[in-house]
Order: sequence, then C-alpha cells, then structure tokens
Amino acid sequence: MALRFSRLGARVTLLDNGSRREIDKRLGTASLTRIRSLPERLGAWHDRTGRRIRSHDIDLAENYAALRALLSDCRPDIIVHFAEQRSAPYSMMSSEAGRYTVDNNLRATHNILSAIAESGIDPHLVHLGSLGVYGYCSAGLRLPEGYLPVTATGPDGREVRKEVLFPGEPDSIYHMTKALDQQLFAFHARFHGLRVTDLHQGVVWGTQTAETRIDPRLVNRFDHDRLYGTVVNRFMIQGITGQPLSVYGSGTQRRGFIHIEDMLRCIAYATRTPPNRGDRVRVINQVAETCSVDHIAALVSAQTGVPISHVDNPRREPEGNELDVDTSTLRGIGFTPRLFETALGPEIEDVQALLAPPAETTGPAARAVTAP
Ligand code: USQ
Repeated sequence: MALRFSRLGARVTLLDNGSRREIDKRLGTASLTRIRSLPERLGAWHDRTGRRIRSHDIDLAENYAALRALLSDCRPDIIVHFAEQRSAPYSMMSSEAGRYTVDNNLRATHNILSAIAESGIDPHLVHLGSLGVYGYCSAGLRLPEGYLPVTATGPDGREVRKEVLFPGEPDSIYHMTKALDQQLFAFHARFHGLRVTDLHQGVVWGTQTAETRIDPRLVNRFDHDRLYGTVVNRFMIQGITGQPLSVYGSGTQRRGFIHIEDMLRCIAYATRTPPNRGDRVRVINQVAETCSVDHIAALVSAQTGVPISHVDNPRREPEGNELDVDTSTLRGIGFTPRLFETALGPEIEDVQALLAPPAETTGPAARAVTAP
C-alpha cells in the first residue's frame, strides 16, 4: 500500500514496530517469500523509482507520545491504519494471543484517534476492518454497508426510524476487536468531528502487486501456515506442492474475497473520496465476490490435479453459512475485480514462479516449502 501511494506521488511515512516479524520468530514460521528488512525494502524502492519513503519504529499501542509528536510534525492528509494483529486463528490460539490482540488492536486504534483529536489536525483516517465483524450468518439479509435501518415505536405511539451500526456477532477475538474499533470510530467522529472510513474487507488472496513486481526485494509476504495463511493462499501452495487441499469441516462456509491488487485499488479509491467533517463513519464492504470454501478447493483442484481432503475443522465457526453482501459502493465506482473463475489460474502460475526465482536473484528469493 505504501508503494502504491508513493507511486501515485504521495509523501509516505510508515510507522511500523515489526510486530509481524516478531510473531514469526515466536511461532517458528516464515513467509514463503523472502522478506528483507524494512530499510532494505525502502532502499530497493528508492533504487528503482528515485522515491523515498520515511519510516519510524513506533509502537502505536505503547508509545502515544511519539505518535502524537509525529502526527503534529507530519500533519498527514491521510492515515491508513493497518496497525493491528490481523489473524483470526492466531487470536484464538491461546489466552495470551487473544489478550495481545485486544491490547494491541484497541490501544493502537484509540491512540491514533486521540492523537488526531489532540493535535488538532484533520486527516482522513482509513481503517482496514473486516467483513467478519458482521458475523457470518446473514440469515436471509443482505449485509449492509455498516448500518442497519431500524423502525421502532416511540412512547407516544409514533414510528421512529433510524440507522444503527450493524449489531455484529464476531466469531473470533480478532473480529471482536474490529467490532469494538467501530464503536471507537463512531464516538470520535461524533465527538471530535473526525473523518473516518472503515473498510469491511473479506479474505485477501494473491501476493504480488504492480509495485512489488519491479524488484525481488519488494515482494510481499506469502503466508501458508495454519495461523496466518488465508484459505486461498493455502490451497494454492498445497496444489503446487501436491498436498491434498485441506478443507475444514464441510467446506460449506462462505466468505467474501478480494485479490490483493484490487484491495489496493479500493483503498486508493477510499482515500480519494473522504467523508466531510461531521459525517458519520463511512463503511464500505471491500469484497469482490463471495464463495464457499469447497468451491475454491474445487477450482484449485481442477487447476492443479490435487485431490481435496475434508479434515476436522480446527476452528470454532458455523459449520456452513449463507453470505450475501451489499457492495454498492465499489460497484458504483465501476470496480471490475479479479474473480476466481478467471484469475485463479494466473495467480497459481505467479506463485509457482515465486518458488522458482530467476538465477540472477541476489540470495534466495524463496524458502523451502514445508507441509503447512
Ligand atoms: N479454511 C479451510 N482450510 C484451510 C484454511 C481455512 O477450510 O486450510 C476455512 C476456514 O475454516 C474459514 C475460511 O476458510 O471458514 C476462511 O479462513 P481464512 O483463514 O482464510 O480467513 P479468516 O480466518 O476468516 O480470517 C482472515 C484473516 C483476517 C481477515 C479475514 C477476512 O485472518 O485478517 O479479517 O480473513 S473475513 O473472514 O472476511 O472477516
């Protein structure tokens, strides 16, 4: 995302405490692609484009003073907030992981909101939320973009209509933090006039973007382990390496999905169209299509010839669910997303290419793939 904004001509400053790298060390996991240090990556971007991205090692949850000082100094027009522990299964792995997820995510979000309000700046805050905030039981409803119209009868018998934040039913501690984030955004928008867009995003798939392709040192993470590997990426790597595709439970769980390249386009769109001061928080459902897990497995199996294996579901989640999502905002901007039917085959080839890096690459660009 930082590279995309830099290419579009923005002056980009990164705040990163390296938490994802630390979690890898603790879990003994690694991205399939080799992820260079942040200074190396920013150096590569500069080598290739002449553009500079500044970075600061600041823990947003722990170091409010540094965050506040930096915002007063930078006075950003846009803040894109990704600074949260992002894996649902990680958050459910242990009490410690769940508590870290709550402590980190809520404190980071609230510190950003407080620092904006306290420093008197007026940036548009764009937050990466999650479709899972709603819960996965749409039960005949089309999940709206954040708000549910309700009609109630007042004490005088008159009908009252209003829109309320959708009363979500998150299925993990991680999704619960995104549901609580929503309340913090609503409060600060109402109380301090902060301008906020919350993107309720589906499961991301794919690895490379236009910018990361220009140099192997810029490649994105490709996680394929049980905690950070999302379902499509796991199926792709299982297909490529000839391991049965691990469908959890019945496979009739339905989720929303979006390709990483389309995610960048959607976030860039959101930043170009900020809400006004005094508006309620804008919610956009950032989803290209909904699909069941067994359908994705069938597509990957057809592409790779690898069989599907239904394994006991290690997660506590509804066995199967319907999912109908309102994506009016994205369809309204003429969004033509990558869909599995046509884009999955080329993506599998891309991942294969990442496993077999060109000979001139300086150092190993890919790691050995072990059974995830
Ligand atoms: N699944 C399998 N086999 C696997 C891995 C997953 O059948 O090998 C199933 C899971 O049981 C689940 C579905 O695939 O029903 C999706 O799992 P996932 O790990 O791809 O995604 P999920 O846990 O839902 O969460 C991920 C990210 C989170 C993000 C969310 C978007 O961890 O950051 O917010 O996707 S959403 O689910 O729409 O809220």
